[in-house]
Amino acid sequence: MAMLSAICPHQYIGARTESSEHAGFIDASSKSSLATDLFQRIDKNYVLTEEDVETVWRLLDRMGEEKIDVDALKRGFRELLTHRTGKRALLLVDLQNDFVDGSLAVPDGYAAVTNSNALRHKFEVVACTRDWHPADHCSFADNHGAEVFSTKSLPLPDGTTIDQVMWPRHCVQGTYGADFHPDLEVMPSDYVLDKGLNSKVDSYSGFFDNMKGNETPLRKELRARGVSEVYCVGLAYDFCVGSTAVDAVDCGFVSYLVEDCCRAVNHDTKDQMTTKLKAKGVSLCTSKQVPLPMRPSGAHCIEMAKRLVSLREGLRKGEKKKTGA
Ligand code: VGL
Ligand code: ZN
Repeated sequence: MAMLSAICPHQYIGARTESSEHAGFIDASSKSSLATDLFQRIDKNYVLTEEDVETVWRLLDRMGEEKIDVDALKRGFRELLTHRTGKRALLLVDLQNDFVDGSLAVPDGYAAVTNSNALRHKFEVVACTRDWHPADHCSFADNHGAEVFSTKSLPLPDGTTIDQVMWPRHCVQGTYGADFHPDLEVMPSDYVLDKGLNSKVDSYSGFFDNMKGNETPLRKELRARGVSEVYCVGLAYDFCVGSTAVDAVDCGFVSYLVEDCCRAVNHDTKDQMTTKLKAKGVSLCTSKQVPLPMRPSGAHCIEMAKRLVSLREGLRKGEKKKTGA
């Protein structure tokens, strides 16, 4: 019980039985003092609003019983702290020759390279993705005799079809076009993920292919490095960077896209992607707004509590759908 008393002051504990392992519960009448106490331990100047108190309560009262089991409190609070104190990763997406000045050059793509380099020092973990296609890849217009940048409905291995953009041949495994741009800073400690290896299905996101049928090792590799938040940069905003930032949310990461470190293929698809990013809860930010690693503040913990609550509510909804309840 020593650990518990370190995070949970005894005055909140009702019906506490001295001898048993089960320490009892905290009821809703203490929610305000509980939340204030917990958060002022992290940041003594942080003042909680009524809404903050409700958020924290909903995070901790998992069953919606208007009381918190003390064990649940211990678990919930630790969850909050570990999420907040998880590492932030910079995801460098597809900063390869073909996208900078090669066959699928993105307008002003070189700026994404230099601006991304300038952001590295703010991160403890860096991962890089490479578009890494076989020569017979389904996204290459010349493999279908199709017009470049047209859209073609292609059959998928699972019997369904998908609308696939017909791209110029790009990032073929082992070619110069598939190499990282020579000016991109890549360190031996960076995790490098190759994607788009399956000739039958394209893969814009670093986490899943476009059918969302197959997951790459990226989520696991980031988790193994203690990462809870990802900052996505690179080429192109409207395809691979945006899709990676969106899927990061589904993988349980807090997801950001750093706008000045990305460039887009075109205006319309950029706007469509922005709508998608906002709907998914990806935060758009600039390089300047990316913080240096620091200790959590009360405000950050409240932000995390909000995200955890909405995540959990999303999961509950999903469960209800599945069971038909
Ligand atoms: C990409 C088109 C085709 C990208 C990859 O990296 O955004 N775009 N393959
Ligand atoms: Zn590609």
